[in-house]
Amino acid sequence: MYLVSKHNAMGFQLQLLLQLMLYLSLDQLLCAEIDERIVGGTSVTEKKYDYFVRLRYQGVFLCGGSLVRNNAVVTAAHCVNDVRVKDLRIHADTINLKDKGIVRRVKTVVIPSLYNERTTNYDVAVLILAATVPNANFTAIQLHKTPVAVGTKCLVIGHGMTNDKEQDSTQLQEVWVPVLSRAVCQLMYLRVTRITRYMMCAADAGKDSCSGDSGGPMVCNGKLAGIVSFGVECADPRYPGVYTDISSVYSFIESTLEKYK
Ligand code: 4AZ
Repeated sequence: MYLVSKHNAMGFQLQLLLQLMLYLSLDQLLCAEIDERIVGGTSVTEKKYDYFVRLRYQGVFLCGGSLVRNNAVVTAAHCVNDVRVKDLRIHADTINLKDKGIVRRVKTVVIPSLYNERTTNYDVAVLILAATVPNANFTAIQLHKTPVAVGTKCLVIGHGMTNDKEQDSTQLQEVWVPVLSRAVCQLMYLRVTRITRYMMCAADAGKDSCSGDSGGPMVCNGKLAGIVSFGVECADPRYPGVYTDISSVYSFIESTLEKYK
């Protein structure tokens, strides 16, 4: 029995290795062109993602976020871990950093006790706003309760850098990236960090989230399935973008929303 399972485990590892090799070689072939938008995306010119908000801290653009209720935003814990709540603002109903949109103060920042600053594990936070956002100015996004299937193409939006060297993008950017298996992602990050069950990865040649996109939504099947969390560089074919897996932190979000109803 032991031998059989050991044999299977080795077969599984071999399969993973082959998947990884295939992924990397495809990437080398397709990766002729990098360095575009969000990275590799396009400008959002209509207000079609009206659950999107941006966070501003002490007057400076900080991160992205998503309205899940008229007075609640889901973002990344690493965006709001060290901030003074009174200096935090959220801007809804805008797709350009130059437009104010609807501005709200934050009443409470809720960070789960499982969040680990060092490993970026459990990178989720809920912001309870001081006042509601009018229904005419937003649509709440539903949470993706179940894990997203590998290969699903997901939308990521944000005002982050359009390549590794540039500034934040004034106009909101969007990109579509396919979800990778956690096992393949873990192999790719083997020398860097552990990819936990609270994380999911997505990447395509030349397409990625980047610094400044953190906290913003990854939308799969029309629902909030991920939160931009971290990565090594941006659109580096060796390192996929890492996102908080909403399905694995679903009960934290739901119980927090219930508590602050
Ligand atoms: C960041 O620094 C960051 N490529 C966010 C996402 C990614 C890399 C860096 C993913 O906020």
